Amino acid sequence: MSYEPVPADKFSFGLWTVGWQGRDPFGDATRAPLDPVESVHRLSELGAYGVTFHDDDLIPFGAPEGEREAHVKRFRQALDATGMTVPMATTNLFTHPVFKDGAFTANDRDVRRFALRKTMRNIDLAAGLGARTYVAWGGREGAESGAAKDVRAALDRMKEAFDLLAQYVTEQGYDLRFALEPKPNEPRGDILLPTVGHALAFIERLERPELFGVNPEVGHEQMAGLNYPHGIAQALWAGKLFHLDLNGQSGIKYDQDLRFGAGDLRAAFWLVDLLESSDYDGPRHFDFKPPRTEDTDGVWASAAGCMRNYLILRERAAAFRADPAVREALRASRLDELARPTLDPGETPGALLADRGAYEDFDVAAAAGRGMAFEHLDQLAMDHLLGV
Ligand code: XLS
Ligand code: MN
Ligand code: MN
Repeated sequence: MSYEPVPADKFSFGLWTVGWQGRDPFGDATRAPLDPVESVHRLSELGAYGVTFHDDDLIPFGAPEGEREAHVKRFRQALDATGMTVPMATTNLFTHPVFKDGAFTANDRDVRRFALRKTMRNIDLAAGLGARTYVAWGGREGAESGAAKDVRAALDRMKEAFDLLAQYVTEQGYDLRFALEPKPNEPRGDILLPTVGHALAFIERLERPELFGVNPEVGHEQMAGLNYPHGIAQALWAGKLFHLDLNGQSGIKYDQDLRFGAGDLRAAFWLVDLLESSDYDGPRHFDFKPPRTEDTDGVWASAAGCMRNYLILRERAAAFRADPAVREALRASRLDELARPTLDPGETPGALLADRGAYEDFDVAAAAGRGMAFEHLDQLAMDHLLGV
């Protein structure tokens, strides 16, 4: 196996990932800025099929109109020269100090209106570049202290913002859907819509819920101690997995954004296993940060590693599923039984009440005594993951 990525694998990268200069709360940049045009070329050479961006990754904040057009033109030329696509775009509503108290939920109304305009402007660009997904990560939508944010009012404002943006996209006739990206904290002490579950529940309160799904990120769920594959599975079950951000994270700590496969390798294995057996056919998007210890060569090594790890895990997951011993173990663990409805077709509550075998004659002790054989099954998975 060569594990060489090809465009059909649908790997995409944010311009801000490989372009991260390594500035963190304690240290200055360790790398020079990267020209988006170079990133498009290098990522294409490495085997990616797409790039994604925040408006400010491509066009510096506040750039005059003429400069803006020049940046877009150069970027378009790089896309045309390489055949790279832009499957997704998003808005930077967190870097500039004007967004220090949020964007769509800032207490200041004029900041909220500015945030909407900034977003609509970039939606026009995204649609023009062929993006089908518009990600919304509300990094500054939150608080550090209790009275500072009336959360119910803030959620009203958040709904107002997304209802307006959905109306705009519909009126413009754009073929674009929104993917909300949850995160529990960082940079705010607490961020609104902290997990996949919160985001899914919020979406159902919107005026056009069909235009909204989620963009779960590995590290963001794991920062909250949650099981990422379980979150993805629920998003799939709800028909709401519109996009996803792949990276690595070692437990409950700051947002590490390691390359995919680093951190919780077992979760990465189960994620790939899930994704590859699902009907999700969207981008495999990497949102990671090459550590600030790396020079430019290290950046590309890190990007290549994301894709290589995905392909290795894809192969290992397929081998796991194809192994006759695994099929037998799945049966022994009664996964086939879980797939079977608990009630017979048309069975009513009355019929269930009439079934003595379900209760009166049910051998509780025997059922309690049955082993589930999960340890054997999991060891088979470990063997496949470790390539034994
Ligand atoms: C930050 C987020 C961010 C979004 C896009 O933690 O992951 O990069 O994906 O704004
Ligand atoms: Mn992300
Ligand atoms: Mn992250």
